[in-house]
Amino acid sequence: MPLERRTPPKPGVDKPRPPQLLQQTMPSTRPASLLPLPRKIEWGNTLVTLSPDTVIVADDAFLPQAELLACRLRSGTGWPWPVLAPGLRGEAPAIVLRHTTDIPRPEAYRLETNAREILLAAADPAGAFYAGQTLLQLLPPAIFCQPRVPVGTWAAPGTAWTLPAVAIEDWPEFRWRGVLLDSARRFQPVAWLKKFIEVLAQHKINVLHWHLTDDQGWRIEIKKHPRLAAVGSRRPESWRDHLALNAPGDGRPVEGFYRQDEIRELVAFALAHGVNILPEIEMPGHAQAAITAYPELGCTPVPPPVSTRLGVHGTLFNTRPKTLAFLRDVLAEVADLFPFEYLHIGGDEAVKDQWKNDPATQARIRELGLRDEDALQSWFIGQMSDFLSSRGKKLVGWDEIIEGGLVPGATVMSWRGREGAIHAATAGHDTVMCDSASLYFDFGQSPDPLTEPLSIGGCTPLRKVYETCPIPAELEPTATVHHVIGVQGQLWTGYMPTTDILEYMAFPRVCALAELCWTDPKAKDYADFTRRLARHLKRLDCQGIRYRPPNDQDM
Ligand code: TNX
Repeated sequence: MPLERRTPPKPGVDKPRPPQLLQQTMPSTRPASLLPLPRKIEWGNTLVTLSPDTVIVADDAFLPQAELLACRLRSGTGWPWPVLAPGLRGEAPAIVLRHTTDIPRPEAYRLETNAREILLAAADPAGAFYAGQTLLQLLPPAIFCQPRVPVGTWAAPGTAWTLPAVAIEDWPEFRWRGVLLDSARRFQPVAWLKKFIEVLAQHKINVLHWHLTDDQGWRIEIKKHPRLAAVGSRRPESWRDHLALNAPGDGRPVEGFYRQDEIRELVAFALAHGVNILPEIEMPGHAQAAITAYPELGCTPVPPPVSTRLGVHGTLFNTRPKTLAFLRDVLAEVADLFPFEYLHIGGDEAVKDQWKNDPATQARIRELGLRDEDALQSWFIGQMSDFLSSRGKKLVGWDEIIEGGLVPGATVMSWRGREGAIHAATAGHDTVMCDSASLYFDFGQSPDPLTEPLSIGGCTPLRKVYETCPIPAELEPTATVHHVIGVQGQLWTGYMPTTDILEYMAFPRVCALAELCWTDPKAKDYADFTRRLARHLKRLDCQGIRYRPPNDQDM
C-alpha cells in the first residue's frame, strides 16, 4: 500500500491528496541495467515503489500490450494488476499506456515516472510493448521469474518492487533486428519456440527468420503436398561430429514438423510481442528432404534420402514447369500463414553440378535463351519473385541470388562477408547484414574449444559480436547507406542437438546483437555493456535460460 494510505490525513491540517506512488530518495548507485541501452535517459534522485493497488490504465490501441505487461507483473509480484480503461482510472496510482501522435519514429516510446503515474507513451503498439519491456528492466530482475523455475537466491520473497525515477526517450537504430533459427537441422518444440520468442522480444529483436526446410528436414505442413512433412520431416539418424559425409551417425531417429494451426498460433504470439516471423523455404538447393518426399522434383533418377549428414549437398530442384507450379503451391500456403510482408526463398549454396549434368536442364537453358546455370538460378528466383509479388510479398534471399543478376525488389542477406551488402545497396536493393565472420552464432565462443560444446568451428566471442559494425565502411559516406535496413544473428543448429545447447550458443551473444540493432552506435562501450550484462543475466536466470556465463576472457 502506498504510504499515504497508511497515514490518515490529520483533520484540518492536511488537505487529502490522491494516493501516490511512494517515492524515496534513492541511494547513489543506480542498479537498473537497461539492455539494449536506450537513447536518452535522465535519472531522477528518488525511488518509485509499486504496490498491490497500483493499476494499469491503457488506451484501447494498446490493450494487448497492457495485458502482456500485466501477465508478467502478475507472475512476478503475485499482485492483481487490473487493466482499466482510462475513464475508470480513479485515483489509484497507475502504470499508464498512452497512445500519442507526438512520437515521430516507428517503434519509439517515452517512459516517465512522476508522483502519480508511470507513463508509457508511444505512437504504435510496438513502441508501447518496448516501453513495457524497459519498465520491467527498471524493476528487480525477479520480475522475470516464471512460476515453473525454482526460486533462486535472486527471487527473495518480499522483494521491494521499486524502480528509479526516470525519463527515457528511446527508438531503434535499425528497423530489421533479426535472429535466424534453424528448425530444419533440429526440431524444437512449439512451447520452447514461444519462450525463445518472448526472450528475443525482451531484447527488442523484431524478426525471427525461421529456416524451415533443408537437406536434413522439411518442417512445415503443406496441405496440398502432404508428403513434404510426412516424409521430409523424418530421418533415421544424425551426424555425430565433423566427420565426412559417409562417416557413421548417431543411430537416433529424428522427426517433427509444425502443423499449420500451430504455426498460426505461434505467428499471433510473436506478433503480440512485436516479432515478425520470416519463413524461409530453400530453393533451388538445400532441397533434398523435399526431393525425398517427391522424387519428381529432383534432377536424378534415383531419389536421395532425407540427409543424415551436414555439408553442401548439391541436390537441386529441377526447373520443369510442374516443379515450379509445385513450389508456387507451397509458397501460396506459406504466404497465407505468415502475415509478414517478406518471404525468404533461400538461394544459397546451390552447387550447379546436377544442372550441368542433366540433359533436360541443359535443354531448358537453351529454350529460355539463357547464358548458363547461374542465369538459370536467377530466372528460377525471378519466377518465384513474380509469384510472391502477385501475393503482395517481397522476396528475401541469401547473397548468392546476386550471382546471375538480382531480381527487381529483392532484399539480400549478406552472409559471405560484407560484399553482398555493398553490392546490393549500391544497386539500390535493401540488405540485411548477416556476416558469418561475426554474426554466426554456431561458431565457438572461446579460443579454447575444449571448454565448449562441439561447434562448427571458428571463434566468435561476445566482444567480437559487440564490435561488429553493421554498416560496411564503403557505404557509410554514400547515399545508399539507408539500404542497410538491419542486422541479424544466425543460429544454424547443425551442432546444436538440444535446446539447452541452442540457448548456450544464443546467449549472451543475442544480448550483444540487441545493442547493435537498437542502440546508438556512438554510445557503444563494451565495458559498460558487460557491466549491464551481469545484471541482465539474472533476468535470463529467472526464466531458466541456459546461457553461457561470460568469463575473464570475455571482460
Ligand atoms: C551456411 S549461411 C549455410 C547453412 C549452414 C551454415 C553453417 C547459409 C545461407 N547456409 O546451411 O548451416 O553455413 O554455418
